[in-house]
Amino acid sequence: MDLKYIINQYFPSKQVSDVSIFGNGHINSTYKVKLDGISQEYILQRINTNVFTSPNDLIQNHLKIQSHLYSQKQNIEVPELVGRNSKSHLYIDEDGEAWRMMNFIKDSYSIEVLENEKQAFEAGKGYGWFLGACSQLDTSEFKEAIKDFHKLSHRINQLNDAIKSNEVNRLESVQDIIDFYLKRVKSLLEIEKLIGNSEIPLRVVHNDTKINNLLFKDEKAIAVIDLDTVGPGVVLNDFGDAVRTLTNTAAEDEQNLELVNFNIEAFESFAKGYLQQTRSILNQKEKELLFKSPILMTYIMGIRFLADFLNGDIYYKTNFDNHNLVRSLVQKRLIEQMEQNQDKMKQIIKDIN
Ligand code: ADP
Ligand code: GN1
Ligand code: MG
Repeated sequence: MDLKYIINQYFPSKQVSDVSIFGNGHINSTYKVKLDGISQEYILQRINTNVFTSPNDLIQNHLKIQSHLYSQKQNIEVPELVGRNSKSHLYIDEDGEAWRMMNFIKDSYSIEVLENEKQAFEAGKGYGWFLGACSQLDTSEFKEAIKDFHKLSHRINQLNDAIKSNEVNRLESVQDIIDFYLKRVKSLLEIEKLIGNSEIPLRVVHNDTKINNLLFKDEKAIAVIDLDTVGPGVVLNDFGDAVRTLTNTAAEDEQNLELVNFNIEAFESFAKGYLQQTRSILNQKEKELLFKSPILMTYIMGIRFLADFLNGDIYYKTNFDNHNLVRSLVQKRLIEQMEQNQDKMKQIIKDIN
């Protein structure tokens, strides 16, 4: 694949001065692009079409968010897609690969592991802002990029399928971990029932609020990125997934599990920032359930990593043999610690309310 040729589809009259692999996403292939004589830099992405089978839906969803947000005065932004011509923002190359280009958010950086609690508060403000900014949008206008993305019963079925087929003979080595997860299914499915209930409304949410999908500049959250999964969902998805990643004192794939600990101060700071932005939008039931969402989302990610390990690492990018297993073990340890902190988390949310 000739990256310069692809960049040329977006900027036919410009010379490329640099193009290099960028970021730490698990799904798409991301490149940072510099053009001669232009200070604005760009992000080029090859969309993973094994994961996102209708890339055009992603583009349409992104454009909806983009045009809605750009009509409002705001301190936080989302990346702007670059059009190729008046017709399309998507480029399908000769091999059928799907590409898109967007502006690089200037002077920004993403973080993988929280460095201080101020970042947690900023993250809360950032993702809370996103929920509020999307609150006037209608869920029916968005395509569901991946069906039943955060539906626990669906993810459990996938895990059970992976266990049954034991595709690469890894089952025996992870029986304890499977037991850990399956022991908790019943009580977590209770939350799913509440989610299905209209007291927890469907909203336009981000659906992938890990800490590295937020960009910072000078210690402030300035942009929400990775809009691939934006669409119908519940607030618990966004709140829970952000807490999962930013309360972890180590990386999502830390091999030394003793370094993985749940940082309750980060939880509190995030919740303060999030509720500062969303207090007037969320209903009572949503607020009451917020404290449970981190365990639910950490659990969902834990079983997704485990299922992928059992399936032979076909979904997430991996860099070493047991990568998905390590990710799943990290989620397991976080769940254990969150369970011990449940009452405190509940009280913190109550006090902030
Ligand atoms: P993936 O879906 O694979 O996670 P992302 O869209 O999250 O891909 O991009 C991967 C990383 O690239 C992000 O974590 C961030 O560091 C960086 N990145 C992506 N888009 C931008 C952008 N518009 N401006 C600056 N950095 C970006
Ligand atoms: C993937 O795309 P990225 O790396 O931001 C995944 C999320 C998981 C996350 C775990 C489309 O997110 O659901 O929470 O990895 N995205 C998709 O790190 O599956
Ligand atoms: Mg990402």
